[in-house]
Amino acid sequence: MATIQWFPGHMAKALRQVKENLKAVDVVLELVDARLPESSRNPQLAELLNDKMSLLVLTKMDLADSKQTKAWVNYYESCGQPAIAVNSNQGALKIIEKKLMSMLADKIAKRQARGINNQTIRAMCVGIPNVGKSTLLNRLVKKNVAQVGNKPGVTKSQQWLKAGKELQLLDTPGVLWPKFEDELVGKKLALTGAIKDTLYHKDDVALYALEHFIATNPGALTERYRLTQQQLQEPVVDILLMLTQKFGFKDDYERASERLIIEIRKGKLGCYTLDKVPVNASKLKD
Ligand SMILES: Nc1nc2c(ncn2[C@@H]2O[C@H](COP(=O)(O)OP(=O)(O)OP(=O)(O)O)[C@@H](O)[C@H]2O)c(=O)[nH]1
Ligand SMILES: [Mg+2]
Repeated sequence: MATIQWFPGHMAKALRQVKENLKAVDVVLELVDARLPESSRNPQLAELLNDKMSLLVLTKMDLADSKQTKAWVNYYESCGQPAIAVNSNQGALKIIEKKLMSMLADKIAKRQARGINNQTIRAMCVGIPNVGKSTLLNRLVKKNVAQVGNKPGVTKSQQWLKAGKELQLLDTPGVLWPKFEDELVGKKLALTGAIKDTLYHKDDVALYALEHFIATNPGALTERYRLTQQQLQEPVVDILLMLTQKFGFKDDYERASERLIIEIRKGKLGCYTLDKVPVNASKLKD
C-alpha cells in the first residue's frame, strides 16, 4: 500500500506545546491503544518524555485480548515503565489516581518537608489521535467537559481540567509522527481508527485485517461471515471478494472493506491484539 505519510501543521504545534508544558507538570499520562501498544506509541512523544515521570495507560482494554494486555502491562512494568490498562467507558478509574499518587509519593513528601501542604498534582495527557485521552480525563474529573468523538482529531487545542483541588489535568490534541517507517504500523493505526479515513486505502487495510484474523482467530471469520475453513485457504484478495458478495455489494470491494473495518473496530470479530509482546526486553524504551 502507498505509505501513509503526512504531518499536518496542528500536530507539529501540538507537539511543540507538549514540549513547552513538560516542565509545568509533575507527571505525564501517555496513552496507547491496548490493541497495539507499541504501534500506537508515538516515538516523538516517547523521546520527549524520556526523563519525565510517566504512566503508560493502555486504553480500550475491553476491545483487546485480555491475556495479551496483561502480558503487555507486565512487560512494560518489568522494563521500569509504570503501566496500567483501562476501559474508560466502564468501572472506576480510581486505580489511575492511586497509581499516580504512589508514583509521586516521594515528590509530595519532599514538598511537604518544605512546608508545602495543599499540593496540586498537575498531569498532562498525551497520545495519538482517538486513543481516548479526552474520554479518560472526563472520567477522572467526573464531568463531560472535554469534547470526545469516535474519529481522530476531535481535540483541537490544549485544555486544563480540574479534578478536585488536588489534581489538574491537561488534555492535548492527538499527535502522530511524520512518517511511519513500517508500513504495517500504518495499517494497524488505520484499522483501529487513529488515522483519518480519507488518508488510506480501505482495501489495503481490510486485506491486512483478514490476514491477521486468518492467522490468529479464523473461527471469528467462519462464524460471523459463514466462510468455510476451505475458503479461508484462498488468497486474501479472493476472500475479500467473497465477503463483498456476501455483503450484497456486488463487486464494490471498497465498500466491503469499509464494512469489515467498521465491524472489527466495534469488536464484532471479538477482542484482538495486533502487536505481539516482544520477546527481547532490550527493544523497549529504557
Ligand atoms: N471501547 C472503548 N472505547 C473507548 C475507550 N476510551 C475511549 N473510547 C472511545 O474512543 C473514541 C475516542 O475517544 P476520545 O476521548 O475523543 O479520544 P482522543 O484521544 O481524545 O482523540 P483526539 O482528541 O482526536 O486526539 C470515543 O468514541 C470513545 O468513546 C475505552 O476504554 N474503550
Ligand atoms: Mg481528545
